[in-house]
Amino acid sequence: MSHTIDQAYQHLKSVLTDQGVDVDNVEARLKAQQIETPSWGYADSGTRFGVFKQAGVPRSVYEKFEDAAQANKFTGVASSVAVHIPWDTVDSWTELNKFAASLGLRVGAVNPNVFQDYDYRFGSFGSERADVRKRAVSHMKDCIAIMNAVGSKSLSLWFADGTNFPGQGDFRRRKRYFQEALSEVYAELNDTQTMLIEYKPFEPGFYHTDIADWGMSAALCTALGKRAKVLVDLGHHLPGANIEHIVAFLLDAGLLGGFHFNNRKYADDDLTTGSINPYELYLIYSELVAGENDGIASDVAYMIDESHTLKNKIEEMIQSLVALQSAYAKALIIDRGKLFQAQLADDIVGAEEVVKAAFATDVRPLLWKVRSELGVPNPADPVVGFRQSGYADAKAKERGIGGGGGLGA
Ligand code: PSV
Ligand code: MN
Repeated sequence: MSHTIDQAYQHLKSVLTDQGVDVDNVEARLKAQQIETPSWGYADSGTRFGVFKQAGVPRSVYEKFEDAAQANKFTGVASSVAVHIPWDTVDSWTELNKFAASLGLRVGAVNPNVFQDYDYRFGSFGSERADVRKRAVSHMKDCIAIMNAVGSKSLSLWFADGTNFPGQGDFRRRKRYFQEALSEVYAELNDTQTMLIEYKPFEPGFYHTDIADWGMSAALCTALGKRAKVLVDLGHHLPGANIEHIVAFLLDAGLLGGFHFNNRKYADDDLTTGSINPYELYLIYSELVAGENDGIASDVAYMIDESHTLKNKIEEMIQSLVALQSAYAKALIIDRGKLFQAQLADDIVGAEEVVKAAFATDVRPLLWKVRSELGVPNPADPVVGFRQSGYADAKAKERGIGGGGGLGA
């Protein structure tokens, strides 16, 4: 088996080398790839109609980290875990940090929750009530204290603020409330910490949302300062949005803070990354690689934001991570010189063929090589590797059904 893959790898390597690709460089970059997984993605979740409990789902934050360690073990690229507060509140952050380190993990972005409590039903930072805005600011300050305790670099913000009917809220007044509250929180961050601001065009507000698109997020970030950046959640775009263009624009403006990977078919964010439109994911990575080559994409937080109802959660996370490894690999082997020449010559077909050729390349042997060198068990097929490990069955027996809290995202 590995002999055949090795042959396929040697063949691919020589084809790519003949095309002028620096395969060593590609492999080094693939080995350095890091994608954060979300604690809430391992917990029980559901739709607005109900939560579907699964056997073996984590009963505590510690068990969420154990599961995240599996996603990392079988892919080699997911060594940090985003936490959501208060869902993931623990007695001792030092203890959790130590536990994470013992699993080869670290605590990543801290996600405040200013959408779940009854007080926030008319908004958080956008609320007309000063006491509610103050409560939301104070929660975010507590989250920054957690960041300091665990050494986290990102405060990752998503707001459910919005309205359902014309007249319900005053757009400009709410915008100013947002600006004030964000500034107060921003002032608490130290020089190494970044505030990431998501946008979302609808849901739960169906008439308007206060941060509806990347432009609004970018405007708020620009007013705050250099350590506030836009978070692009792939699920949060209206049909037809050209996300790769948004990514390129934000990169060029120095405003791209990070990603929440997932896939939207109709709305929001809960399908597996790469499951519906792998070409789009690849085109996004093409912009990121171009940005890396130009030295402007070195500080981007790559995160997954998914929580699955029906699939096994660890398998689903592994599928997403593999899709991200694959998109990055394909983007790294694009013949950029040829593409540039075709663009200069207005050769539309020639340019598109260059882009399509890299996408059509089977990069699995390359990923096999990279994962082998990262020490991943079953480097050819991470999902199969995880299935064969027996972890899911063992945890189903140990943990039973119904332990996991968190209706996350
Ligand atoms: C809700 O849309 C959401 O999925 C946002 O994308 C957040 O990032 C996530 O929930 C966690 O709060
Ligand atoms: Mn998100």
